[in-house]
Amino acid sequence: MTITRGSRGQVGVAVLLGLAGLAGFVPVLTDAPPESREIVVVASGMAFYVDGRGEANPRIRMEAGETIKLVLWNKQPGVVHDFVVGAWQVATPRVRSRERDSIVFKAPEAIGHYVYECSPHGAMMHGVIEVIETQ
Ligand SMILES: [Cu+2]
Repeated sequence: MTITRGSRGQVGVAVLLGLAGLAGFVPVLTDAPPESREIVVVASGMAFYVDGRGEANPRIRMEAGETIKLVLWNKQPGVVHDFVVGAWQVATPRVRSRERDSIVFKAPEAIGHYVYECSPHGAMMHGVIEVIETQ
């Protein structure tokens, strides 16, 4: 299990950084360092929208090794959503309507395509994260 939160974080993250390259998991951090890039994903109408606009369930690009603070903002009345990258074992908590939560993690060094989804509504709410070479 690679999700590390709260006061256990320091030891947990150090272990995870060592294991990340072997296991294919990505480190989950307890705080957002200054260099992290914030991506706000709005859940609305049973779809995800980056910054709350544009196309539904868009391709999201991240640079290899980039530190990301992913904010999930649930703007849909009456429905709970989360944002999960199963291959990385990265997941926000389930976020209630009108609330938001976030998770901080490092994108993997391996470029490629990874599926994101909402775990309760994966059939409708899913898309691709493209990890690209560092620019
Ligand atoms: Cu959902």
